[in-house]
Amino acid sequence: MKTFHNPHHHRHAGKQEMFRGRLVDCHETPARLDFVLAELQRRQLGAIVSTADTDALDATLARVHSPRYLDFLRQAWDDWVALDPGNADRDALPSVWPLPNRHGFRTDVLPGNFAARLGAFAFDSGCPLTAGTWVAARAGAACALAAAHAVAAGERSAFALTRPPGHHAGPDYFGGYCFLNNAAVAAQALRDAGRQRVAVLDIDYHHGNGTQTIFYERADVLTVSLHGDPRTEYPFFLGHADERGAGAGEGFNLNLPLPRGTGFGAWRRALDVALQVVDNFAADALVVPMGLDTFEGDPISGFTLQSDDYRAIGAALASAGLPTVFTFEGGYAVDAVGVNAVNLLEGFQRAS
Ligand code: SP5
Ligand code: ZN
Repeated sequence: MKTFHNPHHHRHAGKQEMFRGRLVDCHETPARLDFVLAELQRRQLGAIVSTADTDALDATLARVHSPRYLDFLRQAWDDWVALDPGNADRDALPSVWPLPNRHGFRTDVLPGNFAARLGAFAFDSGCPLTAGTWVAARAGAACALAAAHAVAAGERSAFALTRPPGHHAGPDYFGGYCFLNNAAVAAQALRDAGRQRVAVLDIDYHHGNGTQTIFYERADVLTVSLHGDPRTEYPFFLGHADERGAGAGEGFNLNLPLPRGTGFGAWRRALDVALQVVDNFAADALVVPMGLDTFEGDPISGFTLQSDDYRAIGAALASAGLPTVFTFEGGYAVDAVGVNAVNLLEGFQRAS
C-alpha cells in the first residue's frame, strides 16, 4: 500500500487545549504521526511519498468547505497577530460563540473582530489554531487528494498519513483537532474521478460529525460511523442513531453509537453491521477515516481494543473488496499508535 505523507505536518503543533476550566497539553501532537511513519518504514508496507502538491486541491476543497470558511482559515493567523502583536507567541483559541440556529444569534454578518470570527467558525476551544495550521492542514488535504487519485487510477488502497486530522471539520467550522476534512476531500475526489457511489466508514472513537454533515443531504456518498455514544462522549451534539440523512440523502447516513467501555467483540459486531450497509449501498470505493483512539490505552477515549485487534479490523475492511483510501485521524496513546495503525493496514493488505 502506498502512503502519502504530509511533510509539513509538524508546522501544526498546538500548545494547549481548554479542558474543564483549565488549559492542558495538547493530545494531538506531531509525535503521533512520526511514530506511524517510523513503524511503516520499519515494516515496509509499501512506498512512502511526501506530498504537499496543492495544485489541484482548491477545486476539491471548495466542494466540501464553504468559501468564507476557507478565506477565514487562510487569513486566520495574520488576523490573530493583527489583533495584538503579542499573539504571535500564543495559539488562537475561541472564547465567544454565536450559538448558530438558536436564539436569533446571527452568522450571516461576520464580525470584524477576529476573536468573534474565530468563534463563528469553531465549535470547541480544544482545537488551537497556530502559525502553521493552514500550511499543515492544506498539505494534509493534498495527501488525501493524492491518495484518492492513486486509488481512482487503479491502486487497491492508499493511506493519507497526515495531521491535523479532519473528520470533525464541517462545511464551515473547525474543532476536535480538525480544520480541513481530509476524508471528505478523498470521498469527493473519488466522485470527481468518476466513482459513482462512495462509502465513508469512520472507525475513530469519536463520531465523524464533520463528514456526516458535509454529505448529509447527498445520496452519492454514504456515511457510516462507529463511535462512542454522544450521550457521554465527544462531540456530544451529533452522532445519534436516529440521524439517517436528509432530503436526497435520507437513508444514506448511519450511526452506530456504542457505550463507553465497549470491547472488541461488540465493536466487531457493529463493524459487521456497517460493512453490510456498505455492501447494500453497492459502493464502488471506500474511504476509512482511521482513528486508533479505540485502543484500550488511549488517554481520552473509552473502548478497550488491543493492538492485535487492529489486524482483524484491517482484514474485515478488506473483505468489502473495494478500492480503499485510509486517512489518519485520532489515536493519542503515542507509543502504541504506530503499531496499531500499521497492524490495521497490514491486516488489510494481507487479506486483499
Ligand atoms: C480527531 C479526534 O480524535 N478528535 C478528538 C477530539 C476530542 N476533544 C475532546 C478531548 C477531551 C480531552 N480530555 C482531556 C483529558 C485531560 N486529562
Ligand atoms: Zn477521535
